[in-house]
Amino acid sequence: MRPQNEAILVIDVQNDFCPGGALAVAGGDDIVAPINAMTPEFAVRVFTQDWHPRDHSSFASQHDEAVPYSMIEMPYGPQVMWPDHCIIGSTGAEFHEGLDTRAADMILRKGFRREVDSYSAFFENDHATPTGLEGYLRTRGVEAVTLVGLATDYCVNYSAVDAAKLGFKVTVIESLCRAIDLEGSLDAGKDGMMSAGVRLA
Ligand code: VGL
Ligand code: ZN
Repeated sequence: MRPQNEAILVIDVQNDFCPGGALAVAGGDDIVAPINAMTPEFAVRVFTQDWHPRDHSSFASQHDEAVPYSMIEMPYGPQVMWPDHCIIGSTGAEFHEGLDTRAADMILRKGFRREVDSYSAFFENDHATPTGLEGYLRTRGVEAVTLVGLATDYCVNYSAVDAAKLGFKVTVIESLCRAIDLEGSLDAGKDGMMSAGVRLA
């Protein structure tokens, strides 16, 4: 067991981010078994789920002339246009069936507001609207977080950087993450994490 003040954040290990899913990440399912093996070492265990209404504004399908993986300007900044994914109640939004979710103390859903995307487990993409996770972790006495899951360059990256900004000691276990890697987003994400003081293990 690790110290009581350490949490694991298992980010978005859902069917749509695994091979065969709507926004499949190469090798996304390879990390399931090793995550199952590691989770019990932690005193505090949070699993996140990307959880979008079917008309979510991050979907290319909701914008005239937007093609998947292009960028548009939203009131809160640039936003990638994703294929429809992780729709509330769909099979794609369910956790990978091999993931042992019995280990989760808390399951946090994010991205449920139509107007704003939420890559980070802490703040939505406006960088202002909190998800409540900070309060959950602090009231449980957490000071250090370890992140694993999908995708390295989006939800893991944004969550890790926000955690570091909030003052948590942050480790990302790269071998237990997989990336989308859109136009250099993995290298950019790693640079951003390192500048924010995130440890890449
Ligand atoms: C994610 C793109 C869109 C992720 C979620 O979990 O990294 N990426 N929604
Ligand atoms: Zn999403």
